[in-house]
Amino acid sequence: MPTVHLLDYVAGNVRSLVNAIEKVGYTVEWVKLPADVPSAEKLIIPGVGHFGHCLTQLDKAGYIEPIRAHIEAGKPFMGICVGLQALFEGSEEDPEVKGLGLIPARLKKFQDEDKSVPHIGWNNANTSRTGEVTDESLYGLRPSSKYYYVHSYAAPYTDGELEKAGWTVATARYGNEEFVGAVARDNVFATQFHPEKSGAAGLRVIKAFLDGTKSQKLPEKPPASATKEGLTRRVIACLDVRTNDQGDLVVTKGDQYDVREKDGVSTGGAVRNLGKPVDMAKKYYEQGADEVTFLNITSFRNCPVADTPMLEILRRTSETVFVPLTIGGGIRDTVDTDGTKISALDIATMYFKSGADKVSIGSDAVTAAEEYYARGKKLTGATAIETISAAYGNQAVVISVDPRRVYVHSPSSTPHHTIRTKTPGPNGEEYCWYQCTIKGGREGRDFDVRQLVTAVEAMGAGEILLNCIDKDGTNSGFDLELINDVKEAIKIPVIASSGAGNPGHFNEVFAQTRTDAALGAGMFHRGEYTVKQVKEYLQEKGQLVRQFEE
Ligand code: 1PR
Repeated sequence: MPTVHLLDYVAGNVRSLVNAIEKVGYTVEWVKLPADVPSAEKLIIPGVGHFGHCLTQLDKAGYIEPIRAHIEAGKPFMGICVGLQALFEGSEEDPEVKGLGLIPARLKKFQDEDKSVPHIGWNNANTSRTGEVTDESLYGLRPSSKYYYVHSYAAPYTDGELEKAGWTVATARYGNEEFVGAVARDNVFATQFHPEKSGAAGLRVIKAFLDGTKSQKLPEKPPASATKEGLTRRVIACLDVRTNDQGDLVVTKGDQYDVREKDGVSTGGAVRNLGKPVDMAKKYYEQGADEVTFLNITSFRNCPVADTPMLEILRRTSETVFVPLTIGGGIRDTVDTDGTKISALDIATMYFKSGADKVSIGSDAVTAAEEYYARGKKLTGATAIETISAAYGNQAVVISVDPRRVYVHSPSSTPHHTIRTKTPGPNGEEYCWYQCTIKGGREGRDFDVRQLVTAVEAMGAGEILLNCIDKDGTNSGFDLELINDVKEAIKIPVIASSGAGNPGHFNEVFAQTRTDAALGAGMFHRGEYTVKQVKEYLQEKGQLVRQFEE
């Protein structure tokens, strides 16, 4: 098999990239030292996290000159995400750090007045300009395809500027900002999106680069409308995973977080077993899920952290599932079975190395946020949220929130932030506040969701997974009031979760809230609806969704 060299300079989920390269028929050889670079024929530089961190790492390790020499020698070079950003002169993210300067422009932060930042999700990479549609594809990019982006900084696109310097540019639009999604010139190609996480559309791009197919005719000329779209509605499948009473790892699903069968006579109150995690993740990927989330709902504390079964689940899933994977449960500082201290960052690193793109923190985030207020809103830099986001970027840190409604007759009866609800409480209470819980809903805290989400945003979280215990497993639709309330309070993206029972609920949450994504579990696991059906329904209702590509 032909080889491609991959630069291993910064931690992150490179496993998925290796899997994607192998899937299209190439093998990976690691560049571990600058001296390895000259022997590379095709070189790929991935990158996640901060521009400054990545560039400083490259510089310190002595890679900058060998990379320049590789590019100047005319050998194929590809940069991914921060690997694309490295080609620019610099970035607003770390103004004092220099990029390679091949592209005469700088990266800027997205404006967050009218939209969530980071920009997370599926968007375009179009080479067509101002309505004129081309039937030539750049490295397999198609105007009708969607690609997975996750970043807060981007190169704004100014008509014709980069083209003057000889670059071919593919762009995407986020809100009213048009930015560079991919660039190519001679032997250099770079994408702001992650092709290894962009399903079949992304694999096609990697293959085209590795095969050296810079330009080819599109199978069909796309409609002009395809070039103007933007970020799609994200539909996420979530798998709650735990060991059952026989010790097998199963996908389970609770009703308001109770995962035991209710029919105690025939089942003995057993843990509900809905299938095998790896197989189910693959099934949802093939149905068109935009992301897959695994929540390890009980910590596997009877084995060393390095042997956690979830690591193997991620490794196996990332071989066949080329969309982002999130893993949650047990991400906190802990003590291993042999007594060694192990940090939340170490645990997250193991997950990223095994194929996860994001980690989701539940209980530990609540404790950290409570302490943040107790300190007078001072950051320590030492919490799981801060250490993981400093190393891997904000976009890699999701906070999973498990709130429960507490009804009150009037806002003055609680110090917490209340909302007036359309579904009054059992005693006719017209107001409620959302109480944060920890340990899978088992312990309620004197702390509300608004306090939590604003604190974790300040601490560097990149996204909120917003569950709702009252709605979980009820099939009665999402808690729209909760979602609207949280969206009002923060700028980072929100994933609506809990209560989805049919495709109409997905349409409702996208139409009636500003949620960035919506997640379903039970309705998919029980086979009532497929992810594909949800997307078809959303499309019928005029929502922009990603089409699954074979
Ligand atoms: O606290 O960092 O160890 O993380 C534990 C994680 O496990 C948290 O993300 C917490 O939400 C989750 N968790 C803990 N116990 C349960 C349980 O069910 N007993 N599951 C649990 C939470 C909620 C959603 C669910 C949606 C959609 N599951 O993920 O998938 O509510 O369900 P639906 O569409 O069927 O209504 P830590």
